[in-house]
Amino acid sequence: GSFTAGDGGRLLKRYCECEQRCLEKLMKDVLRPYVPGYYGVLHKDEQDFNIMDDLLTDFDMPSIMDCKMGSRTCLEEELIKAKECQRLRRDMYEKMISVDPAAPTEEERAQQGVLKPRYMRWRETLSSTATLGFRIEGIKKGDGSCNTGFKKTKHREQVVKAFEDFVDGDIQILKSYLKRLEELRSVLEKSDFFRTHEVVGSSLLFVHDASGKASVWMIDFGKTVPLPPPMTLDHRTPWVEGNREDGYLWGMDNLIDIFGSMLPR
Ligand code: 4IP
Ligand code: MN
Repeated sequence: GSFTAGDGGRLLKRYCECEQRCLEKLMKDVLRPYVPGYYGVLHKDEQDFNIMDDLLTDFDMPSIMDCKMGSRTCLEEELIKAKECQRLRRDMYEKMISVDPAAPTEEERAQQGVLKPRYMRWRETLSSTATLGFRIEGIKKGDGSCNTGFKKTKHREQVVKAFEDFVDGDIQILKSYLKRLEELRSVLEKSDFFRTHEVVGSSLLFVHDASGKASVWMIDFGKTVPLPPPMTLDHRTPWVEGNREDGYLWGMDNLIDIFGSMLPR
């Protein structure tokens, strides 16, 4: 994997310059309480790592959920690159047929490969990314059970089921998550960092444990890139090629609406 355990509540993540730049800026933004603390780069065994807070240290046998945010998972610059080089991805073709053998087109079958944007778009429409602006990537529960089988979790009712299972029907945990999500949304709406970046492939990390502690953080900034000034995004306007909108806040609105609807009235 891309992680190593660090010391004293920190972890080492495989170095990524884009992520480093974001975390450095985030340390000075209003979003700071909603991202892992960042402590610079470590060189070790001929490899580089970003040092950041291990968000799990204050929890006892935590339950963890990763939701990838936004209505799109490919950066615009990746789409442009892909158009130029048209590189066929055998690995993505294999991943595609392992989920749905009928998914590739005649042509893709013949070449045993797919283009990255096509694969990413297929994943987006198979899951809830395209229709809800987020998708569940994985859930690991406090009892040790792990589930990454959410590739076809698309409809609202399926998402609600997965969330219910994740919180084991605990209303207090649900309420804590909802409160944290609402706070985060209002801070996102004020953040200079957020306004001036295309945020793609970033996740919300949900963590709770049996003590009733529950929180949410933004993680994974490997595909979060600055916009050319004075361009800004509202993160809700639907994406059309060139406008660079990512649907992050639209996904947040849907997430908050779903969590809210799960509380007894
Ligand atoms: C993966 O597809 C994820 O979308 C990765 O995003 C993406 O990495 C991979 O692209 C792609 O193959 P599956 O989740 O279906 O396996 P993330 O890193 O956010 O999980 P990128 O490079 O786009 O960040 P490749 O090109 O790295 O394989
Ligand atoms: Mn991720």
